Amino acid sequence: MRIVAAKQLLKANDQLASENRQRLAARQIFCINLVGSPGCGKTTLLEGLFRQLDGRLSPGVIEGDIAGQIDAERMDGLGVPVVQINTEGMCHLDANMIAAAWDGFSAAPLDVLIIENVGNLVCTAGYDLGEHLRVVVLSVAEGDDKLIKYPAIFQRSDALVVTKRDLLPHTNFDISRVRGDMERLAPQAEVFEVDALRGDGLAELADWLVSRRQAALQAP
Ligand SMILES: Nc1nc2c(ncn2[C@@H]2O[C@H](COP(=O)(O)OP(=O)(O)OP(=O)(O)O)[C@@H](O)[C@H]2O)c(=O)[nH]1
Ligand SMILES: [Mg+2]
Repeated sequence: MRIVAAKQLLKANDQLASENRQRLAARQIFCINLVGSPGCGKTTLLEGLFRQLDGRLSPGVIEGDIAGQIDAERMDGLGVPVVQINTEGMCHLDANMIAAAWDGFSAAPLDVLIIENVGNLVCTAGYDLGEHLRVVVLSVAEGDDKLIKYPAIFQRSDALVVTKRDLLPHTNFDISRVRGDMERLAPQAEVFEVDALRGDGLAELADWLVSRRQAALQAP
């Protein structure tokens, strides 16, 4: 009988993630892993962000979904180079899948590659994809207790984007509680509040991403 330890598989993932990082560095591409539960507003955030960036950076997107190509079609509609990964049941992307998608961008001059992970607050936490930044999205409709209940994904993120701010009056979501929990879990992380449909709050997020990209590319 052969037994494969999950830790060994994760080690193999880390090795592939580090190779992804080298590929990105060779082309000076800044990479973001965007995570959050199904329907929290990840794709809508990207649509708003790309409008906000308005030519300041050339983006590419990898869309991770269990099935279908709806999100990739949304990116295609914006003229953003996109590769759709269908995981066929797997609840997260891994570094091997990103390496396989990489060829899809060989002709595109990219400044930033954004990976929209499969909607999930649990499985996505354990897999390094080779990204420079991990950004976690939480919508006000999901409840303000999620940082306590799913701490790992928040702990391992560089920024929290609270979406659907326009719906606040219709919920009991306490934004100061969420800010306090994030401060305890990831004191270094930035917190943004946005209404991606109307574009509120996206200018601050776009400026922060541009400055983090510059800092990452200047780092030795
Ligand atoms: N009111 C409001 N609705 C939003 C906002 N952002 C997204 N939505 C809506 O929320 C729903 C889900 O948005 P998506 O952007 O598709 O969510 P997602 O996280 O990409 O979903 P998956 O890829 O399936 O995990 C859509 O009906 C959006 O129009 C927002 O800021 N305000
Ligand atoms: Mg989506």
